[in-house]
Amino acid sequence: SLSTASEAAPPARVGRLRSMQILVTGGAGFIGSNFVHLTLAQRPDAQITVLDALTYAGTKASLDGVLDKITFVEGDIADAELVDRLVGEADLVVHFAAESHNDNSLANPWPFVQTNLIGTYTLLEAVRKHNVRYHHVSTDEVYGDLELDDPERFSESTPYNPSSPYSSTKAGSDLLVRAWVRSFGVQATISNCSNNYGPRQHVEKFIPRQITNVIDGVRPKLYGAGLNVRDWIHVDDHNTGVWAIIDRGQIGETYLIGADGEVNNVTVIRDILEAMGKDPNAFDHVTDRAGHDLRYAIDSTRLRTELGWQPQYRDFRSGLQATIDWYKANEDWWRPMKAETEAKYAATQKVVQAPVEGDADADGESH
Ligand code: NAD
Ligand code: TDX
Repeated sequence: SLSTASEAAPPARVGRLRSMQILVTGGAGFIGSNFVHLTLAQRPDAQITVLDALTYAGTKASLDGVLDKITFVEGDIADAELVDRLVGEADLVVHFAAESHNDNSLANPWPFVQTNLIGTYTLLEAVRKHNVRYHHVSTDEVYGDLELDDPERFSESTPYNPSSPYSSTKAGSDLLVRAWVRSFGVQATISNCSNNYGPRQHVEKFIPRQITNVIDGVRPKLYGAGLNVRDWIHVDDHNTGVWAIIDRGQIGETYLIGADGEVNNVTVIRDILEAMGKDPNAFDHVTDRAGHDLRYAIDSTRLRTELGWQPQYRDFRSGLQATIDWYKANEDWWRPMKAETEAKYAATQKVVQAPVEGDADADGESH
């Protein structure tokens, strides 16, 4: 041939393309473990280190099947020395670790201040020092709550107005991130997502608590009249939203993640009972949560239009059915936490008479 030296193939690359080192905090919890499973399935270049303190809410069993593909470090996000070392080895930090349950925050706020505020501060100082890309996972609860008939939904410009020790410490952690971006040029993004459901959620949370109660032959427990509305999203849709923001989001910006899944609690309980072949009215009303937020609702237009994200789970009932099937098939996963969780609830929650006024309609629809 006429090929010249300049046209010849370049010398073979020594070694392979550098993979992406990802530090996932809280990766033994509900959303973090699902993030790890999803990322390993979809991102062959991802090298994952999980940092998790294995509190009551975290279990290595949530990483079954992938523990040999990741590095697992048991430790506290408020341990500055450990965090400095792990962040120094990472290209990206995705921060899920938190105290996450409102009822626990009412019983004892201190771990929420420690993990959600001091822990986030510790991570921010490390990403600042090592100039590492950081994504901060937060909640729609930072915006407070809405009236049932309010046509508005939460958006990126809604003022912060948190209600509980949980949501106020999450709000505080978001504000730390914003300040570290503006003051120190930290390369961070924030997401605020609505209520998640799916596999590996702790049985203290609403949906898994009721599913596992029904499996155990115990009546589901509804707080108050159950007219409170949550905007349910499947955990995998949350995590694809997180990836869209990491891949295409603007540094310093906030994106809301939601899948238009508003349903009130009494409807969810009836759906669970029906899907499990029980009388839809076979549930108890129990003591209401103090300061109980009435309604959350997310407008995720920005994420959809600017970053091209779409949820995959559009039908709540089929996502719920898949979740019920998961809990039926994975009793080994949840059984160890069930009795202790119910004992904690029994100490503060009593069965009350179903409220007559303001009780849900037979169809239970909220809007
Ligand atoms: P989770 O309680 O199931 O998991 C939290 C994980 O963090 C656990 O594995 C726990 O061991 C770990 N952890 C707690 N304190 C730690 C510490 N000090 N150091 C290291 N690890 C620690 O919570 P989740 O529901 O998976 O929530 C994950 C994140 O998503 C939280 O930041 C939460 O605020 C946010 N979020 C949750 C929802 C939801 O519906 N669950 C919705 C929106 C946002
Ligand atoms: O047994 C119950 N009965 C009941 O009626 C429980 C545990 C809850 N509820 C109600 C309270 C809420 O209105 O169900 C709704 C959902 O309760 P949780 O599962 O505790 O979730 P919520 O308080 O809405 O917060 C959740 O979504 C936002 C997560 O726990 C947070 O981490 C996330 O930020």
